[in-house]
Amino acid sequence: MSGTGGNDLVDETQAGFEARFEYSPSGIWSAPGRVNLIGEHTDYNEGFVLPFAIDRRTFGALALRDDDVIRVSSAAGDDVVEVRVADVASGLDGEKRAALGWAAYPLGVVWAFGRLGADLAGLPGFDVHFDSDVPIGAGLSSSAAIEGALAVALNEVWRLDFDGAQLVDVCHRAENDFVGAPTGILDQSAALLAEEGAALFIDCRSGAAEPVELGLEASDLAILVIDTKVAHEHASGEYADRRAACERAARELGVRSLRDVTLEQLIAARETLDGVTFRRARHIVTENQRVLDTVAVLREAGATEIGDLMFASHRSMRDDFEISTRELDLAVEIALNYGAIGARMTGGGFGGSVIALTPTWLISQVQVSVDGAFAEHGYTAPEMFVVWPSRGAARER
Ligand code: GAF
Repeated sequence: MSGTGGNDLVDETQAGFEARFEYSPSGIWSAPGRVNLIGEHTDYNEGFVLPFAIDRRTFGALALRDDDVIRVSSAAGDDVVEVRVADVASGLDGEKRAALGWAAYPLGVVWAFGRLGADLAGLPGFDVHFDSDVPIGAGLSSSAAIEGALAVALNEVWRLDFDGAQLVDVCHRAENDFVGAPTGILDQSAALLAEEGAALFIDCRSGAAEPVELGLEASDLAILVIDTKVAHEHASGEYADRRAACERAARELGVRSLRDVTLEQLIAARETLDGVTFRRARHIVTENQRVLDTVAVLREAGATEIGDLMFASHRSMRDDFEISTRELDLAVEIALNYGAIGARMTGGGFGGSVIALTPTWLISQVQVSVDGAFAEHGYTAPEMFVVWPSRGAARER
């Protein structure tokens, strides 16, 4: 199954809004999910990442209201969350915020607009209905897709005039400070700034982002996503634990972040770190270099040559950062054995998906082989689909 999205989902989102609210939206906006080609957990270390937006999107149909009420609805459930702009602006107390569930993502965007300079007091409320074909819990950043779609919608209808980098900031603040997931800027940058056909090379210290052409079609290559169906959750302790280990390493090495450490310096300081902290830091330091190498190889030789870097990245996540799972490792191993030229887990880890860079004529061979191996091991059947590099958040209609 390839990206379904497209016009059908735009129509469905519109119909969903009309069924829920009994009038028509003034517009429909969307933002994509993403895969990260390479550069994992480097974003909150002020390092480098190379994601691309996928052709699976979250759509938000929206209309402003005459009062200050916000109603948030989703095709994934029947509940409509209702709050006032002023209450969201004030941050809501802990209990009320916790009760929002998934609606904390879009409402966090409203809150973050206020925190970053928008004067929410005089602004009207709105009704919004979301629909999506970004799988949830697959490590493909469904949450940033919701945030991105609403951020571009509100930026337009509230006439806020934030630029792309500011919108990344809004969505990032929503996720970190309102939802409480201590993530970096990778997902929000991809959802908002990505360009069709290209990956986005982001320097997470400066926020500078530039497209790097992937040329997949011209090389008869495709990226196969293998969703292991092992759900992951960023707010969970493991992600925060890895972040804390990186911060500890930076502190003990006397630098602002691990971005400022070379492999030679890290090895020279080995005695000052405990074994686990050393390995966590080694993943970040080597992963940053792999992102730079991947960008250079893509520019000089093309995507056919990045396979070894992808696998080196997976090994580092498996052995040093310890964020892989047996299902992810199996998917990587089988994909490589049966035709992929590169494969690695993508996203935060502890479940989610593998990406396999594969010649198009070998895609079904990889799929059949992975399916067979998962069945043999008694693992849940994975879901597999090809993704293409797509554009960031935009108005659809
Ligand atoms: C998740 C986070 F949201 C990102 O910020 C990033 O840290 C990623 O995990 C790992 O690279 O997607």
